[in-house]
Amino acid sequence: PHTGAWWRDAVIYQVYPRSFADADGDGVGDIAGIRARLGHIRELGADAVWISPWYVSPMADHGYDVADYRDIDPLFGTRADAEALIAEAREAGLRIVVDLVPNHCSDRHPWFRAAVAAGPGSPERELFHFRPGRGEGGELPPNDWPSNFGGPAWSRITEPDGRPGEWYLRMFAAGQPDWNWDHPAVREEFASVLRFWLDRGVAGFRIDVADYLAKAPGLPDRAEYTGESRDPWSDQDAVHEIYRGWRRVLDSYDGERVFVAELWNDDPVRFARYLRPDELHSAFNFPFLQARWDARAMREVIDATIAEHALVGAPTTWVLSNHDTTRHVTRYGRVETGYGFNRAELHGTPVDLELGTRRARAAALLTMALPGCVYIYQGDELGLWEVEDIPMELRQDPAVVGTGGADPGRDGCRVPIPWDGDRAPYGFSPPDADAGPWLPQPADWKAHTVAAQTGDPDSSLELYRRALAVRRAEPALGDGTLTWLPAPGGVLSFTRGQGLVCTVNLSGEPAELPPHTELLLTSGPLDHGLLPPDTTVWLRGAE
Ligand code: TEU
Repeated sequence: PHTGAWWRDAVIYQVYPRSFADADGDGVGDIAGIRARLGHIRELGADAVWISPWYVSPMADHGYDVADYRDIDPLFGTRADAEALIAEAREAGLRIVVDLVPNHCSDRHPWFRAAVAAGPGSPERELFHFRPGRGEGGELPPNDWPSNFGGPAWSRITEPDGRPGEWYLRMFAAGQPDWNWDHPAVREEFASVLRFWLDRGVAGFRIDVADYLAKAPGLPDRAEYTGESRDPWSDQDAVHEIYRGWRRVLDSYDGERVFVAELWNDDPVRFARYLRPDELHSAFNFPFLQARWDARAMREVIDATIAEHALVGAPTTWVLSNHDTTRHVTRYGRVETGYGFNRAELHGTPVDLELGTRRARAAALLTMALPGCVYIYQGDELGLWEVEDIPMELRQDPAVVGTGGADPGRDGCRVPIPWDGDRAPYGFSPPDADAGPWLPQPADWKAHTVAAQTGDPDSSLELYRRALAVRRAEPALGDGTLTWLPAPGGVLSFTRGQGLVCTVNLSGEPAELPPHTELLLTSGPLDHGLLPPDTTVWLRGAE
């Protein structure tokens, strides 16, 4: 069924290694844990696994602060473990996509330490964005850019002679200095890192904050910035030249390797500029992730997505959750607002988990029927929700500290996966583990473990497995186009060719099913032959 390149309609499963499976019993997930649980991903029916950063890191941002791009953090294992995982995955028919963090490194990266040690004006400092501060004693940040984790995007160092010194740019945590991408040594280094992992058999790279690498010349204050992109710290024209260089590196391999960009840009024209035959293959669809549970809103974003990707020939992608966003069971179950993407604003407001779960199941079947790639974040398949009651003092996301707790952070979607058993750690760690899971798991997860859901036809896990099996077997699903069918208000109905119909009821009323010869799959029970609210059905249409 799936013609063309594998990455045009792959099902890609995201592993957040810290929270997936802990084989050595230290309460933190590791590569040995992933290897032991690879069968779960294969049985689910994924084509590839994207692994969040596993590199050497002081873990200021749980691995998105990289101290050595070519080696594995001891917390997760060794390079030999990574190589073994890549080989085992290949045998199981799974490709491995690794996470590349090119915008910033760790303040423990040897090049950053050398830059600090070498002092102001040194060539070593040119690799980063070091500047003197403003104000009398240089006590103010060099410009007014904000960090994504709250406060200014700058940190001040102590010079080797002990005096308070220059500031360095860091768009995220203090431990994540931004690289200066104007410097040829930075470009050469990353081309070499790409080759390093390509040589070890990875199928591609997920590019962290892909739009941040190039900064507006002169690092102007926001008010002084006159460029075309929204912000002086992102989406600069110069970034495209970087990706054209990377694409040449990638294409010198076997033509099967792929880039997927993490790119929060709601301007469809500027977004599409990254997706070109000589730049990046694909990018995450965040407008879809942010769309409300509303037929008109959903249809608008689906149409816009398909149109803009078709123009540049890039495959569409469908993402419901990841390690940065409130899990979609919770987003769709917000009682007061009907939907909630804004974590800081909505955290702790009432959630109807039953409603959220129903919608999450319906949304899963929708994404798997749409043309293009599907991303599944570990735990989506178990119907996990955002764990909102983690006590503040146990939260570990730098966003919590950076915003003084105004942002509850992303820990709630990173709680370790429940595999089996009836109490914590639910098989996440071995029974004789030295430490509990790095974040507390809910007391009521017993029914949500992989073991408890396996074989239960009503479980979220079995729904995912069935749906992905049908998707694999149906020639109409995967890459291609869709045709909308007439449907009542609040209902979305489309055909994927060869008579395969997907109908989603986003209204509050039961809806008639379109004419069909066969019911392939439903996300929930039908009601006297009608499609209940918040339910998706896959049908064989009557031609
Ligand atoms: O995220 C980039 C990003 O801009 C947001 O998703 C960010 O996490 C959010 O605004 C903060 O509340 C990527 C990674 O996915 C994320 O985990 C990293 O923390 C970040 O880059 C820095 O590397």
